[in-house]
Amino acid sequence: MIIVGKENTGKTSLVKRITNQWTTFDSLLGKTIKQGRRKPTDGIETKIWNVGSTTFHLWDFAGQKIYYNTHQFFLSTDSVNLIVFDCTKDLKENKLEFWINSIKARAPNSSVYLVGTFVDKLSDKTREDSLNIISNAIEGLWKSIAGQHLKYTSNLF
Ligand SMILES: Nc1nc2c(ncn2[C@@H]2O[C@H](COP(=O)(O)OP(=O)(O)OP(=O)(O)O)[C@@H](O)[C@H]2O)c(=O)[nH]1
Ligand SMILES: [Mg+2]
Repeated sequence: MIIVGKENTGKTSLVKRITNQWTTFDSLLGKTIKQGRRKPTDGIETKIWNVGSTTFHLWDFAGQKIYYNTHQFFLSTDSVNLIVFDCTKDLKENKLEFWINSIKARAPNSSVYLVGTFVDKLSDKTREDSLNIISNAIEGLWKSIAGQHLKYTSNLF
């Protein structure tokens, strides 16, 4: 499972959550993010996630631009791809188009899941509307750049 997306979108946090490696230190780091204190991934971090008898190999990529060219070599048709994006920022800022295009080019028939983070930062009153707007924008973007090669299914929850 390949986990990509712009820096600071919460890829490593997602991996820590799903592998039960989330610590108090990680929570504290999240609270200090406004002061710019955090721990960016350096290159790539790999983790194992066992679900019943299935073993997932999670490859958590650094989101900093300097690594973008090397990431392309790891994209493969045999992988499941997660593109992580920050729901409080627009799709352009999240560089979603770049990631969809990269996967389309290197792994045209692989599955792609888009995972929105920072949903807790959306206002309670408008959260549902915001998520619907994001979902529609993603569908539009997907259709315009992925064309016939990738199928889109909305699964908002
Ligand atoms: N409020 C909030 N904070 C989050 C969320 N996801 C991650 N964070 C915080 O955002 C910061 C960045 O998270 P990371 O998981 O390191 O982000 P990343 O995408 O791995 O960043 P790079 O490794 O640089 O690409 C951390 O301080 C997290 O605690 C979220 O859904 N909500
Ligand atoms: Mg990271």
